[in-house]
Order: sequence, then C-alpha cells, then structure tokens
Amino acid sequence: WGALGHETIGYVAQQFLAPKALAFVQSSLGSTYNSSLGPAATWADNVKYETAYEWSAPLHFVDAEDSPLTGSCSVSESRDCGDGECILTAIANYTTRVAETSLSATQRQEALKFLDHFLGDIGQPLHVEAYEVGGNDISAKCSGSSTNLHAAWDTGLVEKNIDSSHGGSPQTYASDLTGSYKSLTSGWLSCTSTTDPASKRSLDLGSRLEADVWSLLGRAEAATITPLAYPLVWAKESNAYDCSVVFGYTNGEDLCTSSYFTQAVPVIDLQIAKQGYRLAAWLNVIFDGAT
Ligand code: DCM
Ligand code: DCM
Ligand code: ZN
Repeated sequence: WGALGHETIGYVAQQFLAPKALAFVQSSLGSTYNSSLGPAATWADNVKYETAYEWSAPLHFVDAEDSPLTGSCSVSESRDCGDGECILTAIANYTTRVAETSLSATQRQEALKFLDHFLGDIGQPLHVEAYEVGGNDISAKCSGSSTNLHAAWDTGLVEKNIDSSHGGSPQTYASDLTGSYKSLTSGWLSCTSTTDPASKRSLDLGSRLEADVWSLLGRAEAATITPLAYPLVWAKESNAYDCSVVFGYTNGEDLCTSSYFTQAVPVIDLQIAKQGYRLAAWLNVIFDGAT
C-alpha cells in the first residue's frame, strides 16, 4: 500500500488497542508520530530508499511463485521465503523484538513501526505475488494516467476510493471502515480452532469488540503465539485475490474509472479494515495477553 492505505490501517488499529498496548504505542511513538500508529505506518517505506535501510526493502513482500493467471494461487513458506528474507519472517522477527525489553527504546520503536507497516503490506494482494514482480512490470492506466498494476493497487485505486467515498482523509476512511465491518471482525482473528479465554482479567475495551479480542488473547495465553502461523494465514488470504479480481482486467481498461474499480474497492476496503484490526489484536496479545 501507499501512504494513505498504511495510515488508514494504523488509524483503524489505534481504535482497538488494549490498555498496555496503547500505553506502549503512545510512549514509544511519542510526539514525532502524534502517539499514533496512523502517522507511524509510513516510516518503513520512507527509510527503505536510504542506504542504511536498503536491507529492509525485500521485507515488504513475499514473492509467491504460484500461477494466478491459470487460477492456481498459493503461498508456501519454504518455496517463497526460503532465504528467510520476506514479509512472513519479518513479522515474526519484529514481533519478538517489539516485546524484547533488553533492546533500546529506539530499537523497539523501530520494531513497532515495521509491524505497523508490514501487517498492512501483507494484506495487499500484489505484495504476496511473484508474477511480473508483483505486478510492477504490468503497465496499467488509472484515471487517465499511466501506471503499473502494483502501483494502482498500492495508491491509484486507494486514492480514488478515499477521495470519492471517504472525504479524502485516512482518518475518515478508518472510521468509516470500523463502522461497516464491526459485525465481521471475529472471523478475521480466527485461524486455529483452539479457543480458551482462560482469564478475562483487567482488559477493558468497553464496547470495542471485547469478545473478539479476548478469543485471540485466550489462544495466546493457552498456547503462546506461533509467530509465523498467523502471517501465513493472512498472506494466503490476500494472495487468493490474485486469482479473482486482481488480474481480471481487460486490455487497455482504465482500472480506476471502470467496472474493475467497482470490483476492487470492496477488496481494498476489506483488506485494509482487516489488517488494521489484526494489527491491534496482534499488539494486544503481545502487550496485554500475558498479564
Ligand atoms: N527515523 C524516522 N524517520 C526516518 C529515519 C529515522 O522516524 N526517516 C527514526 C528511526 C529511529 C530514529 O529515528 O527510531 C533514529 O533513526 P536512525 O537510527 O536511523 O538515525
Ligand atoms: N514489490 C513487491 N514485490 C516485488 C517487488 C516489489 O511487492 N517482488 C513492491 C514493493 C513496493 C513496490 O512493489 O511497494 C515497488 O517496488 P520497488 O520500489 O522495488 O520498485
Ligand atoms: Zn511497504
């Protein structure tokens, strides 16, 4: 995703943080980022072009060597992330680091900013696809401008959607999404069948999807987080869209002014809302789950 998509995901997540996760986010990010996952979500994209952070560029995606044009979509950790340098392992790594109290405040802030960003990117179908360099090598048109398929999904389609339906603002988009998807969120967290809400102690989410967050916290308390399992589930879910809407354009179609746009928008809305909610749930498990 581009800046607007990432900021929206951060703003969605910020609404659902449990007390300890919220306290960590606020003090770690501080005034530089207005104490919020929204403004901090784009940091990882800004630094990847700096020499000092070049190493982080491959961590924004996983090149799934599947075959979306023949209807065969899949993600495999061994096949697609064999060198251990992809978004799956990055999420596992920064999950450990954000909670590691022996690291410096700067290192833990960096881990938080990477998680804030990578839980977003993993929901973008073309960040979970090797074909034509994740669509970067497929030329496309968006509202009359020349672009490529990847960039259309990162920015062109998202901007048109935010401008035409959400007042041009990522904060407004985030609150619109939170309202529309409230009843669906429990399914977004489930990826194993084990549920054990062992001890519903001091977490006070008020009306904010308390039961759903607790069902994940319960699993974590019972079994500890398995850092790679969840990212793989999320990756497979977004990769599946590469076999439906993503490559379903016709030649020369303007992606942002045609039926393609109408089909892409519900996927973009869902993926952004879902990853925002999962980011909050993830941080809640890390910071509030073990109390
Ligand atoms: N930082 C940032 N934006 C940048 C570069 C760095 O917010 N473009 C943050 C990341 C670190 C801190 O500032 O937490 C110090 O970064 P560094 O160690 O790269 O100087
Ligand atoms: N990207 C991707 N998969 C790849 C290569 C790149 O998802 N195999 C993403 C990262 C950026 C965008 O595509 O969001 C553009 O990449 P770059 O800046 O490397 O051209
Ligand atoms: Zn990115």
